[in-house]
Formats: sequence, C-alpha cells, structure tokens
Amino acid sequence: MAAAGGYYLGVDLSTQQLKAIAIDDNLNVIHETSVKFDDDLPEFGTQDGAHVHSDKLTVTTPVLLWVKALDMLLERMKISNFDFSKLKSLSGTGQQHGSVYWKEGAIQTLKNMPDDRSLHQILETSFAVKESPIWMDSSTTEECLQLEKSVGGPQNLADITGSRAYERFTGNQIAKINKKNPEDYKKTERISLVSSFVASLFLGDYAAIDYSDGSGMNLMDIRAHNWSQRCLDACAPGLKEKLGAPLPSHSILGSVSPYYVKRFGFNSECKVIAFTGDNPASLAGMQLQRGDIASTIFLRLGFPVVSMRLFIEFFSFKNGSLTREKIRDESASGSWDEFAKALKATCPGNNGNLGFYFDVMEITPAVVGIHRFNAKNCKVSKFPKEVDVRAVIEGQMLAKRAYAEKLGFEVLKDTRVLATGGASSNPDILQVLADVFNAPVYTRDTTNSACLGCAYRAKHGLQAASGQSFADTMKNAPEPKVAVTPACEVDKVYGPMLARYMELEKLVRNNC
Ligand code: 5FX
Repeated sequence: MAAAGGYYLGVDLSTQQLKAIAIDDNLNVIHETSVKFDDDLPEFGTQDGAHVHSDKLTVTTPVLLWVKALDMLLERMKISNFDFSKLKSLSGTGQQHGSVYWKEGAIQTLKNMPDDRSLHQILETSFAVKESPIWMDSSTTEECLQLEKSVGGPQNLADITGSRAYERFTGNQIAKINKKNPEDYKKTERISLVSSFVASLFLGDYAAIDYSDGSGMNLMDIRAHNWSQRCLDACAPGLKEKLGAPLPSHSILGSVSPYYVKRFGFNSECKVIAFTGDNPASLAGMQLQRGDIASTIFLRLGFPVVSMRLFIEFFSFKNGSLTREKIRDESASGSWDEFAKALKATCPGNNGNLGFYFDVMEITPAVVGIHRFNAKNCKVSKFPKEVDVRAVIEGQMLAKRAYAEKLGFEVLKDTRVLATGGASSNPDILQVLADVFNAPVYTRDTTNSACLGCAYRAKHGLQAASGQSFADTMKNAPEPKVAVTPACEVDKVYGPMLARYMELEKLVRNNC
C-alpha cells in the first residue's frame, strides 16, 4: 500500500487538448495543466484538434502533435514547480477508438530515450502512419459490412464484441489501413489505442490495451477478455501480435521510463497504471452511484460489460460542445453571456419550437444537417436568434433523456444528474439539463472528470494490488455539489415535448 504524503497523476489525451490533474493522498486536486492543440501547436494546422479530410468522412490527428503536446505539458508542469519526485503513480485516459501505428524498430527507440532530447525529437520517425484515425472518423462503412458478414451478421458481432460494427471502431480502421496502405500496415510492429499509446510514452515500452478501452474496437471477445480470432482475421493479418495481450484496467504496467526521472525529476519508483478510454475514466471521476445519470454519457451502474458498451454507444454524441459553440457564434455574437441572455429570454419548451442540430454526421441517429420545426411540426429554415439558442440546448438534452429512456432509464425521486465536461460550468445550460430531466444537477470542482478519474485510478492501481476496491480508495473523496434544481412543474412541458422529439426524430431520420 502507498505511504501517505504522495501525489497521483491523471493524464487525459482528448480530442482538443492534453490535460493533467494531480491529487494528494486525501484526493484533493493540487495541480492542473493543459495544452490546447489548435492554439498551442498551430504548426500542425488542426481545427478542434483534428484534420477533417476532403471526403468529410475521414478524420485524423497527426500522432506527432500528441507527442509534442506531452513534451509541452511536462515542461509547463516543471516551470510551475510541480514536484514530480512525489508522484507515486500515474494513469490516464484517451479519446476512445483512435489508433497509433508504431513502426518496426520503434520499441528500441522507446526503451532508450536520451534525456537531453524532447520526445518529439526522439520519436519523429517512429510511426508507420503519421495521421492517426480518431473517433470522429466515419469512413469505414465498407469495412464494417465486411466484418459483420465475416462473423455471420451484426447480431453475431454484437454477441462477441458487445457492439455491432461502427465506423470509428479500431478494428474497422485497421482494416482500412491494411486495405488502402498495405505497406504502412506491414511496417507496423505494434498498434496502440490513444490511451495505451500515452501509457507507452510514460513506460518507455509498449503498454497493454486495457479490457475496457479494448471493448471499443469490434475485436475483443468481451466474455473471454481476449481478442476474438475471427474478428482479428476479418480485419487484417497478424493482428494479434501487433495488438499485444489486453489486461485489466487497474494493472500496474511497470515504473516510468528513466527518461522522466532524469529529465523531469520523477521518482524512479513511480508506477504506470494501465490507461483506459475517456468514457470509463469519466465514470471513475464522477463516482456514479446506482440510479445516477452522467450528462456526457448516461449509465446506471451494475450492468455487465455488454450493456455498459451499449450504453456508451447510445450516449456518445458527436454534435455536443462544438455544435453549441457554432450556434453561439451564429446566434449569440460569439459570446456565452449573450447565449445565457437568450436562454433567459426564452421559456422552457421554447413555445413549441424544436431543433435537431447535427453539424457533422451523428452517431445515433446517423443523421446530418440542421432541422428546425415550429410548434405545428412544420419544418422551418430559421428561428429567431434567441429561439435558436434555446433550441440547440433543449434538443441536445431531450436527446439524452430520450435515449436514456429507450434503454429503460427512469427518473425517480432521488435521481441525480452528474454533469461533467465544458458545459458543466455554465449554469444556464445546466438549468435546461435539470428541467428536461426534472432532477437536480450536481457538479464537481473540476470539469474534467475523465482526467480526475485517472488520478483516482492511479491511486487505486497501487491499492488494488493489496485487494482494495475502487470504492475503498474513494471513501473520503469530496462529494459533488448541487449546482441547479429543476424549475416548478417543468415536467408538464418536457414530458409531451420528449414524445414529440422522438416523433420528429423519426421524420428527420426517414427524410435523410
Ligand atoms: C465513444 O464511443 C466515443 O466515440 C467518444 O465518446 C470518444 O470516446 C470521445 F473521445
């Protein structure tokens, strides 16, 4: 068990930024740093952390951007006098499904990193594929159909892996690379997920993929907790060796590479705990209890892995914060204050006006475009500005509730909605969330629950070795606080509106 007085680090490589949160032994946050890809690393020319290719379906991020971001993050921590020597362990998380292709020989480079050079300089030639496919990619429909066919249909694939084939899932992305760029695939000695890639950088060795993130690849037999040979064979040759064996999410992978000890003053005993996907990490950060709802993903604890995957599937929306920002720019002069004024100037239910704002192809429903309806259910091309603002927020919240209910979720008397992510610091948006769910919304001090969750997981990883559960580790953690409560009688508005939302969604789906 870890002695008192240590620090634990969580690292989160999300779509738009790399972030670190350190906590002390009492689980208090003692340090936060971030690197924003577009602003801090403009030389890579990303927009919102990604390159959207001309077909509008292929979405990638340069892998060296991620490497350089880690250099920058650690330098920033060093400049702010963060005491790396007190770190007992670290863990982390990454956007799910994205993949990194290590070139033949990269393992030797990783194991022998000279401390007088940046990671970016050391690893410049270590990747067979320079642009990593990420979760926003939807270019692999052909590969999905092929994979489902090879195992006897979508249901069979779901029985094995927990999900039907999805374009962004890693197996289909790997199949595309093998088909379109077979030379790159051949040159690849190891494939990491975004999460296990960052773990590898800290470890100075290839890090195992954890069971949880591995279940978002369309490749894992989720009951056997191992790769399904049928799925591997359907995607690309020799894949098992390139993936390495998956491990439980609390596994200690080893100590940090001597590179970090010499360059930043890490403790040589600092352990690297397996990294995982951002959605499972968020659950750890939010400390969900049975019956709670989390606002970025919706989950009731206590489900087996199959259902958990299904829940994450249903509650991953591509059109979230970026779509809200777009409407803020178009209808609220690019200002959150104006956006808040517009929300306050309109009433719950928006006088019957309702909108679907899918700036990019949504995951569920698979629809793109902006679809606005007036109170008579007639499609209109525009709303007045303040109506547009309320419509985008109500539409997003109604979608969350509608999909939660589809899976059997019921709002009970003691239901709490736990909000995380950027919008959780905006009380006016939270008010709509509370009203649509007719339940109080709770928030934590940090908006990044995935990163915080990994700082908690880092601590738990050390304690798990002596049999402690995650709940044991968390027993003295600060509780989330009530941020807003629902307005009176608001369920009378949103109850009927939810039914209308589902009807209109059907219409939009059929018309697209
Ligand atoms: C989950 O399946 C998703 O695709 C997204 O939530 C990504 O994990 C976002 F990073």
